[in-house]
Amino acid sequence: MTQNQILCITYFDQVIGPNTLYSSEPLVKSLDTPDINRILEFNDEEGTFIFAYRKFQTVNHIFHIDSDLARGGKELMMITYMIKTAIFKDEIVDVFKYLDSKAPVLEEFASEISKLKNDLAIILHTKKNAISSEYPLELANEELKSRFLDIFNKYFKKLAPKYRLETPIRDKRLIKKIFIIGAPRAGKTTFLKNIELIQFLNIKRNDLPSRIYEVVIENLEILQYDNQIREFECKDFENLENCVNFAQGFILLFNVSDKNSIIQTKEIFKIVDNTRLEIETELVPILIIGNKFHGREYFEQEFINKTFEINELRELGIKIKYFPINILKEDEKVMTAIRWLIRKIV
Ligand SMILES: Nc1nc2c(ncn2[C@@H]2O[C@H](COP(=O)(O)OP(=O)(O)OP(=O)(O)O)[C@@H](O)[C@H]2O)c(=O)[nH]1
Ligand SMILES: [Mg+2]
Repeated sequence: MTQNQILCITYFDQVIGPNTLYSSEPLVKSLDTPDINRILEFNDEEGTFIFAYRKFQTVNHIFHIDSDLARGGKELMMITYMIKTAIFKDEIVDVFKYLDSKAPVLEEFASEISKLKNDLAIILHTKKNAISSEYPLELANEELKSRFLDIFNKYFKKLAPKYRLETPIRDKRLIKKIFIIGAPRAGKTTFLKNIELIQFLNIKRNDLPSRIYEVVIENLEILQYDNQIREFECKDFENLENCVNFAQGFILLFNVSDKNSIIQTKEIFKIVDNTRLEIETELVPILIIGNKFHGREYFEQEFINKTFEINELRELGIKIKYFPINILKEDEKVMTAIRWLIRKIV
């Protein structure tokens, strides 16, 4: 099976915290697999839920197994099945529906794993070397390992789609992008990471289509500007002209407590906008976010309006809006801002 789908089991280790017991593929950052351990850090309620990440959509089932070794007599565990998705629109709806439909399989899987109880619990409580790259399952004797893997593989098969969910590899440059630009240390990476972890805040399970757009952030990309060599860097495009050409929207991000950060962001944006004028493309929607690092807005809306010439751009018919947000803490506001941008794009 390919990295387009991964099945893994995590558990809460009382010494080192959330840890992967076993996974069909290594969960490594370079593959853009999500940091699912964080789910168990914040959640210990039994149940099945979908969780969206930037590149992977996941269905998760949290459950407990009886254990003589655990405080409270129960181990906290989670099964995660994830599918890589890279597509806007219809396909992603299919993926969500598909994952939703797999909840009963995860529950069955959990109940079989639960039967291993104390045998498995001993492994969970064996002291781990935090930097070891081996899964704790490797600590099990052959008999337990094969019992575990028989169950694991059986359910991995049951979870795998009968038809191909993989999407044809497309020319990356044909995929439209939303570029994040902004001054150094403004919070660009933090912003992107946070929305990767978007949870379905206040969204009902039966409302599938409307939550799709909220998680389709695959197309977000930081357009890094190197102040020293005065050049932009972008993974998929060889130059700024191409970036601007394929841009679907821009997010401008600065530290709203720092005048320098605001002015620098404006200057970077100017370079982008001049490029746009040169190649004569229309300006796409622009979301401006003033990151309230310390919860306060040191520079008011009026200053931002003036600096970015928001009113003038609006008169030219450009969709542009400013949101002051503490991107680290105000998840709801981040979502509102992103929703605004996505609505202007689609
Ligand atoms: N207190 C606070 N710290 C923040 C906030 N946003 C970002 N930071 C911190 O500020 C630092 C810079 O944030 P990054 O997300 O790395 O900024 P960046 O724009 O990606 O920076 P470069 O890539 O270096 O240009 C990090 O240490 C963040 O943890 C915020 O809203 N509040
Ligand atoms: Mg960064």
